[in-house]
Amino acid sequence: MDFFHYKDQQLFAEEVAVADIAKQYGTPCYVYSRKTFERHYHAFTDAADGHPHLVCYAVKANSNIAVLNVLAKLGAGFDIVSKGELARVIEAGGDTCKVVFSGVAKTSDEIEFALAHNIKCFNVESVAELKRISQVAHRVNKTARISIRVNPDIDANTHPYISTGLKENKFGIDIKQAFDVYQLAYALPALDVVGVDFHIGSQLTDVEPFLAALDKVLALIEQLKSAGIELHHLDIGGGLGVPYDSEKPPHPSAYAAEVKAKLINYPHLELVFEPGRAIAANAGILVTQIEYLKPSQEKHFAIVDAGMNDMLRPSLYQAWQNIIAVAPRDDGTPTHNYDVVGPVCETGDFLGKDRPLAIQAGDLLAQRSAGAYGFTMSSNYNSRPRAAELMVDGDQCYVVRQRETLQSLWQGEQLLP
Ligand code: LYS
Repeated sequence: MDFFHYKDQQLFAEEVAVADIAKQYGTPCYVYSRKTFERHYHAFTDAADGHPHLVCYAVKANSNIAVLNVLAKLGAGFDIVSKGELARVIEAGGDTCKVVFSGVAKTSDEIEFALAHNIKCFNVESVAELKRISQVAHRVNKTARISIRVNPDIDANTHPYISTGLKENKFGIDIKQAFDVYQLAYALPALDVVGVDFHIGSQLTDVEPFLAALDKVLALIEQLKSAGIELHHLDIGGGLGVPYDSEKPPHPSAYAAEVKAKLINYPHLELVFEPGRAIAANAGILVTQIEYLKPSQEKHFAIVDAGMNDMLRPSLYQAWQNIIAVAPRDDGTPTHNYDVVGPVCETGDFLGKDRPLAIQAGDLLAQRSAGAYGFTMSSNYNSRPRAAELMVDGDQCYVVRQRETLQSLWQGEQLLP
């Protein structure tokens, strides 16, 4: 459920007409709904109720500081993968004590920065990284709380680019070696072993792979317990899918209920969630204007002012996201199957293919589910200033990131003397 809806043949974000936003701020633009972010965050906290838990929003999905601030005000934790993301959390007023640091390549500088901000935990992805964290923490006279990210070798049945829990993926430590790595962690200085984590992939629409991974991790927890190693938290990662098309991912409450059922014998083991997409995707749309219609013998093209530089997912993953008219026509305009393509000089520059639409040049389209991995994966390719980001809150619309200017395109660049 989200707060984008039609009223009198006009798309609204909460109580604001999307056409009015486009008129005032131009296109392409991202439009977010505060209420939707809040609703989706609460879906997780409500679902986890009754068991100690922390919902760490995955900043990579949408890292605008206004988004982070909305979630921070609700008490969210954050899952970060870089110093930059931690800096954003701080700027947004987030509590760094609720931050978990994931990612396979944390540098010494990033580790030191995270230690200085007293983050909750480092999700450790390799033995080499474990040693590095120990060294850095020892050098700066701090203790690093760590969790081992285990790779459970579970097929998450998702796009190969966003699967992370198979042994051929670069992520995590083979669960078969995890016990030894925990022993090592105990032996190394300046570490406090507090948790275990796994993350098997993204856009998962079935709870079974999570549960299969969880079984393996619970077996590890038992093994550790018998060796006297008690963990404080279990981080089950993110990856819960969203309905982009006809997918029917489990609701957070159904997913959490199954997870909690498995933890019945661990009432004190804090459950950490790292949802990104599930919170952000359907809290945003990408609004674009049709520049030209181009019919040919083979195809109908709708050429729009947003491209793969604004929204990369269709090009990168052949991802399908719904494209709807901001003001659907009922004036007899014929419906054709359009390829909705952008202005970028790449054949792979499209937002959607074969979409039945009744449209004319100048019309506005909205690509749904664009609140996650939309703006954060955008670029300046083809020297296109990045889109504005706007957040609607009730009947108000706020600019949360200005459209980039031409000057910003070459900021930091310099001519030779
Ligand atoms: N960027 C990806 C997407 O748009 C997901 C990556 C998830 C991060 N582990 O679907």
